[in-house]
Amino acid sequence: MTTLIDLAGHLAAEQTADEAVKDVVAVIAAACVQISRVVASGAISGSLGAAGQINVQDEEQKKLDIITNDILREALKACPAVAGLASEELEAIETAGRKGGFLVTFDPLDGSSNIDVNVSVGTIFSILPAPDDREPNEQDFLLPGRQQVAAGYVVYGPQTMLVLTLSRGVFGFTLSADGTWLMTHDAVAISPETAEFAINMSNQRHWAEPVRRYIEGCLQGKDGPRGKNFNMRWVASMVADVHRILMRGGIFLYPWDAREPDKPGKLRLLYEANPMALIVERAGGKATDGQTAILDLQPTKLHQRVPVVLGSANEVDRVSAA
Ligand code: AHM
Ligand code: MG
Repeated sequence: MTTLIDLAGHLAAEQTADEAVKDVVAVIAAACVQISRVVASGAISGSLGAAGQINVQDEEQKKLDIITNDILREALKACPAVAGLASEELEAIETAGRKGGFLVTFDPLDGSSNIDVNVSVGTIFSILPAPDDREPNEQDFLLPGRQQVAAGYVVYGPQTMLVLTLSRGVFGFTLSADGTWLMTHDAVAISPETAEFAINMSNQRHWAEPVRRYIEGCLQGKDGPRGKNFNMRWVASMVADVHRILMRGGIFLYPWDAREPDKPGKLRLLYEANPMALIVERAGGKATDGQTAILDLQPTKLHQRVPVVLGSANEVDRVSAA
């Protein structure tokens, strides 16, 4: 059996990345080992179910949303390279009383509806530069996704995997039984063509016309305009749906819909769309809001929502042209 390189070895070999960024990645990866243990223990540790409170998104928090948020928050605040953090579960940013270094945004446990039913969930994170001369404020987090210095996610599935992009490329690490991240996926690439889409079809009647047209074309199969049959998958955990696309191609859509016309989409720009967009682009795919590259959007609010279309490049282009 070949010996697999571990995360520490990979970080050490990444000569183009800042040493302090590597420290932040290592801290997040270690926190996610802890999270994977809590998630895996489920009902045994009494950590399933609702926490009985509503978060800043107006969504009911699960106990695990709070536990996992606390694990990451404590770990990051103790890391000398982290100046501030923002989370899906926290209304405001938190600072660590430091200048320089990095800001981290994260969704500690994405896929809330899957937590209590033992289906894959995940952690998503984005690392941004912090101002050098003062402690960060909320405005400092509102950077376009292209300025991310690293991004990644962990999927807690049949295997727990970390998928990471640092200064180049996308690499996948599988968590071993002894708690080590071993590189199992080198230079992950998304094929430009696909015949698989992921969308919540129950919202069809609420979609805008271009998304309806695009999906209708896929549904007509080989006798329709696309001339091929499409398959559909929807886990309802963005991490799991995007992970499948990284492994075998596909397109993921969470579009604007008319249920809440004032909200541009369900997913959040700073800690869901941006990190996933960086990973997808680095793997050769595309990520847009339907027209514009997600990574080029100028954020205006910490918890800003955005429509998301990402995955195999040629399919993402078709949605823009639909
Ligand atoms: P969450 O951050 O509260 O878990 O919500 C985000 C999740 C994504 O993981 C997933 O793509 C989407 O919500 C699923 O939405 P739906 O309930 O419409 O299937
Ligand atoms: Mg989420």
